[in-house]
Amino acid sequence: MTASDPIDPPGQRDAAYFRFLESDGVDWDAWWDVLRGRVAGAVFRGALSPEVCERTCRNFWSSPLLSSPNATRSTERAVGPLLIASGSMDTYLTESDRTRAGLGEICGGPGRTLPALLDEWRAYLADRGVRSRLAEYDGRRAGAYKLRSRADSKGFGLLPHDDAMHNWALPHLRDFEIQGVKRICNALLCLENGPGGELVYWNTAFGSEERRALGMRPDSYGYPLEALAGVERITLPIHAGDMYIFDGGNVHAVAPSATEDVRRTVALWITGPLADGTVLQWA
Ligand SMILES: O=C(O)CCC(=O)C(=O)O
Repeated sequence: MTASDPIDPPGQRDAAYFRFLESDGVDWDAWWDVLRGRVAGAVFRGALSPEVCERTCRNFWSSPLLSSPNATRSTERAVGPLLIASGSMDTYLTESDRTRAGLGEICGGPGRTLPALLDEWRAYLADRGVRSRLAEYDGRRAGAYKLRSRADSKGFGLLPHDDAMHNWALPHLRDFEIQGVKRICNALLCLENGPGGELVYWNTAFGSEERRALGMRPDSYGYPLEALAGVERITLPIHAGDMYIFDGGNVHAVAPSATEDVRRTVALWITGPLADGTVLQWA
């Protein structure tokens, strides 16, 4: 596949593919199955211990890097680069460099932390002869991951969207090597959540044609619910400590939180394989 032929044909995929593999604890074979397109998603319950989640959240909420990236969502807080909203590769890469060490400090420390899990994953790939690295542009490295706290009890935490079309098609990302990956997978670790805030995942992907037919521009965000009426979907509960990955080309959303004061905080990044097999990661 190429940037001009980015995703599997839209439409429903079969039951062998459209499911989440679920396990207590981390299962790198399942993570690999998602990256290879064998199954839509995987979730590992309790991948981070309660102590590591609590420490990471404390570090996040007291971090001098904490920002309010979204003018229309006053409660949203984040640390790390914004790829889609950055508007330019230079802005994105500068923010990636500025926040890299701080993110490592927020998420690091003793125990099985996010950086430790990423080391395990890289070792798993290396054992299989698979190269993996951060995505690069002009010799500069992408951010590895970012942190975001966002919840909404009145509507979706995140509207139904996909992550493939933006990563593949936005003009300011032209020539960024992520546009060559075969599949775009969202990877997340939940650090805190209350009731609600499930991941909702539909068995469909919209390509450029379908987006145009829905009246959307390349930078439009949020599919109308009417376009998803009758489409099979999975509603996946998300709890603190859960690690999950899914094919970000399929439409997905974050369900409303069940109470008003919920903090739904996640670490997140994107990953996908290039045609030569190298697995890229970026935030
Ligand atoms: O927070 C989640 O569970 C999903 C995140 C997501 O869909 C995104 O960041 O695009």
